[in-house]
Amino acid sequence: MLKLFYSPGACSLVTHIALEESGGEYEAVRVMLAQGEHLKPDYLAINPHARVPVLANGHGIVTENIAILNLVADVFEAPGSVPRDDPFAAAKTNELLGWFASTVHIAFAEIWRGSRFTDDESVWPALEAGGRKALEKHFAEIEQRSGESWLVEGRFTAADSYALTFFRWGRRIGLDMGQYPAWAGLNDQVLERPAVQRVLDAEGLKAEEFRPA
Ligand SMILES: N[C@@H](CCC(=O)N[C@@H](CS)C(=O)NCC(=O)O)C(=O)O
Repeated sequence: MLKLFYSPGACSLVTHIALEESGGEYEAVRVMLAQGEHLKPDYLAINPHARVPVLANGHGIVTENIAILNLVADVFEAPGSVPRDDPFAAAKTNELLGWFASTVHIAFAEIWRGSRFTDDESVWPALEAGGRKALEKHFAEIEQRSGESWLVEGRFTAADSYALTFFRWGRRIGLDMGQYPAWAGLNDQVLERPAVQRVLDAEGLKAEEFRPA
């Protein structure tokens, strides 16, 4: 059976939603980042990069959100991952996932994980300031892209769940998320989905956390 290693509210939420949307059988294994469970030898044996998500299947271990989401898409061809009936929609979804993972996510790392970039603690405040400045620009772009019904080609994909995840993170770093009404509207659509509600319950998250404060 597929096994997903996730931490509540982390970027693994995107994969968790895709798996739940698929209707396939999987086991969700909680790894508490806040308690350093991802740094313990047992977990490092699964993912030496010490990150979630991880998907374990009959062939072995797959890490990296985008790789996992594309695997879920190939296996299940369900909404919430990457489209498999239209190569252009698939490319546009992967384009957004790539931007989210390589750029938007990294701005949060600058804020939360200065030690990843330098051991010199005196630089961390500057990194945080840089991350916050970058997020202003990235969040304005997500708001502008949220004008249509979904982020990609009028259909629900993993890009929408990733944006949902960032919205909550924006609240957690104290940003005024009320300045993104179109994005909040997109989140409302995501939050209406029964599979998403089941995943939030499983991760112990509340829908309000994904709405403006
Ligand atoms: N490039 C990886 C990044 C995964 C990642 O950074 N996950 C975070 C949670 S959102 C994590 O596990 N962080 C643990 C840490 O920074 O110690 C991916 O896209 O899957």
